[in-house]
Amino acid sequence: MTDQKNYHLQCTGPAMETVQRHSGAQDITLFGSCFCPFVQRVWIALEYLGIPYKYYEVDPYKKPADLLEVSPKGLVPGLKLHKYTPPRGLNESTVILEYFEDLAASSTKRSLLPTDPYARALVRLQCDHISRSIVPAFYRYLQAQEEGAQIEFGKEFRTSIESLVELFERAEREIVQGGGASGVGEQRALGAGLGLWLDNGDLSLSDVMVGPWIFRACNVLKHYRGFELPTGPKFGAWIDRLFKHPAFKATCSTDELYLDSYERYAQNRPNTSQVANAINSGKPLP
Ligand SMILES: N[C@@H](CCC(=O)N[C@@H](CS)C(=O)NCC(=O)O)C(=O)O
Repeated sequence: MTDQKNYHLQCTGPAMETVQRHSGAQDITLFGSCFCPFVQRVWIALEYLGIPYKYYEVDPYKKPADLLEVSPKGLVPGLKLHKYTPPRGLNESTVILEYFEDLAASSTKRSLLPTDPYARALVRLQCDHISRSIVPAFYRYLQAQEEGAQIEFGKEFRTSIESLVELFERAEREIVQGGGASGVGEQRALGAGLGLWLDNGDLSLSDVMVGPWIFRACNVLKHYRGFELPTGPKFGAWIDRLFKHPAFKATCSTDELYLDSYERYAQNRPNTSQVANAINSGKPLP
């Protein structure tokens, strides 16, 4: 085939403007790739938490030596931490998110989590579900070639999103409604850190963890699989708040970049990526 699309190597749209604003040297360099949802996670967190960083675009499929230095499997995201001599590296999006959360606690004082230990645990339950269920279901669905498998994995993906909604509802019920607060101000205080699911909420760790795949469900899965997200006013309002959030928007390229970059997954081309190979062989994601 001659007219196959390939993955992009440069951000477009709002993400490109953000890259331009973050091209100068800083203590932290984020090794990123414009199409990568694992990168987008940590990038949104940097924007939200107000941590200074430099964005550096790499092609993870070419395994450049500077990426391998900070991320042993050659996966993005990777971080280079220049405050150490010699500089140190860090990889794995979920670990990097926790690292940023810890950094912000002693610097910008912003946070993606509630303060109450039980409320924090509920957000982490949401994150656990996203990693174990939503993310692998996304790739199974996108890579499925047979119609029957597409129907089956489309249902699996939808159900895993519905289960996340149940976890959001549980946190709202137990922490906000069960918190005994009468006034709006008190309720808002109880809801702090529980995320954009709440009317007055702000970004949470789980919004950041899942947002990049919800976004790709709306462009990539819609285009290649005809997928439609669940409807309903509360779900729609959550998506609206998420996609309009300044930290989220700042990391988004234009739809075309994602459609082109994910054609390889949608056609399940051989050796598309380590993630795609893991899905095809039924192994855990790298
Ligand atoms: N578990 C890793 C996964 C990261 C990952 O799979 N990144 C992809 C890009 S979206 C990558 O670097 N792929 C390179 C490859 O497959 O060799 C994380 O959460 O950071």
